Amino acid sequence: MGRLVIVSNRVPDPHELAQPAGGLTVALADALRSGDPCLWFGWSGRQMEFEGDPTPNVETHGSVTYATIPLTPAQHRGYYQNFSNGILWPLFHYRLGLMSYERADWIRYLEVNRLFARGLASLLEPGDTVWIHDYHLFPLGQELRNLGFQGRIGFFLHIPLPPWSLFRALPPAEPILRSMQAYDLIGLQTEEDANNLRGCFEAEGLSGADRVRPFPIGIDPTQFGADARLAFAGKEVQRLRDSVHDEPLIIGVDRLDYSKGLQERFLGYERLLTRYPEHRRHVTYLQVAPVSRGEVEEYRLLRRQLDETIGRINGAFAEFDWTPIRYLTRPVPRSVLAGFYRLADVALITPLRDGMNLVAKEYIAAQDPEHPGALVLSHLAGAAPELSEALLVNPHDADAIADALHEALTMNLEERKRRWALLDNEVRSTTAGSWARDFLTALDSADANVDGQTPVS
Ligand code: ADQ
Repeated sequence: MGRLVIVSNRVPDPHELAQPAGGLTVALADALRSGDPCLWFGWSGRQMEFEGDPTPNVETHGSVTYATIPLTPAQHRGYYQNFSNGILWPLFHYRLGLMSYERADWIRYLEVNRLFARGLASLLEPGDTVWIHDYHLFPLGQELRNLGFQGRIGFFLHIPLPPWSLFRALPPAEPILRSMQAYDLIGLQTEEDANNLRGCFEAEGLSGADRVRPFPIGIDPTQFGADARLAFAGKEVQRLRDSVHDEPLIIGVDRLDYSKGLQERFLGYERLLTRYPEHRRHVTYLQVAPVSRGEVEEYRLLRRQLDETIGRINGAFAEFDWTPIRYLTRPVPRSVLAGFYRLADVALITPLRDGMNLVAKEYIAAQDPEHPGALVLSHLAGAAPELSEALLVNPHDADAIADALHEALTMNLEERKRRWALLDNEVRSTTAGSWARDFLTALDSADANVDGQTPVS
């Protein structure tokens, strides 16, 4: 069998692979521990002016070879900031009103996908299996076919995929869906997302619905559990524990992104303090939300809004010896977070939409089986169908969040253990490793699909 070739927008810095932030990198880093030879291709993270095609920078670390190319500032803006993060991200998270479309950005997006295809084609060998990740690279498979690559190509989408009634609002909906015909297998996070994509294909009169399948992504729960036990004995957890004085701790960990429902979550917590005053001066809510995509206007506005909301809530409820919300916008190493999860009595994870949400699974894996905490989870997260023993809430309903938090904070040990055992079983049944293996096995046995060399336009 040939090599596995992974393609994603960003390729992690091999020196920082031990501490990746962001769901895609975390899942693939866990999956890659198998040790089979692999090439990982993508953007280097650098912006620079260049003429013609840049030569990929190639570095090998262990069994993985990393090949990266830079982008020009104009390509970065049009392809990454505007089309991927300003158009596809909001639309695919059902936020049509936040989408701001310009045809010039679509043209840049295609240009960069072609640049990726040419850069990668120079490194491909016959028999390689190519696995392309995420919404930045929908047309890449088609572009590789146009350059004559005949091997297997699979695609996995890490974010949700909306139904046709929303998808069709994207001006290049048709060429994007048509380009996806080049894939031998298309993986999505949930059955709902898979059905939505099949519906889009059908609406456009395209075939390929039988190549669409759900592959819910997971974590490495054994490793994460070990990390949590280790971190629990560390000085950061000790400091956090001392600071809450044996009172209950709620934790939330998310990239600072409007899809994560942070504003609604803070209002839900405020409602808890209003409607259940017995928790005042006792409970502490720690929200870790490292800034992401700070160069996109929508994210700057969100940050300002959250600062105001937290300031208002803390101003209204704080006592001289108690702060209701602690808020960190700088990254915390994942190894330390694991210990914080183990310490926390409740995890509050309420995205308005999420492809999966790995933090929910990490929280479960980090628990002490004899004293597990409770998980409050949005029913709109991709993880919700698997984690049905969590306290599922509608993230738009502040009263529902308050009720679920109260239930979690007052749940007896027996009920926490019962729910946790079922949740842990789910988290262990689909891991990052089994997700990657299942996808690649299905890709290997999919019917080859090397026809249709039509340019995307
Ligand atoms: P994300 O939107 O990045 O991922 P998520 O699934 O929660 O969301 O993954 C975040 C990862 O980054 C977790 O492993 C978490 O531990 C880590 N992380 C978060 N905050 C951190 C911090 N402060 N410091 C260090 N690490 C931190 C996208 C999709 C998700 C999908 C994943 C994987 O949006 O829906 O679950 O890809 O497919």
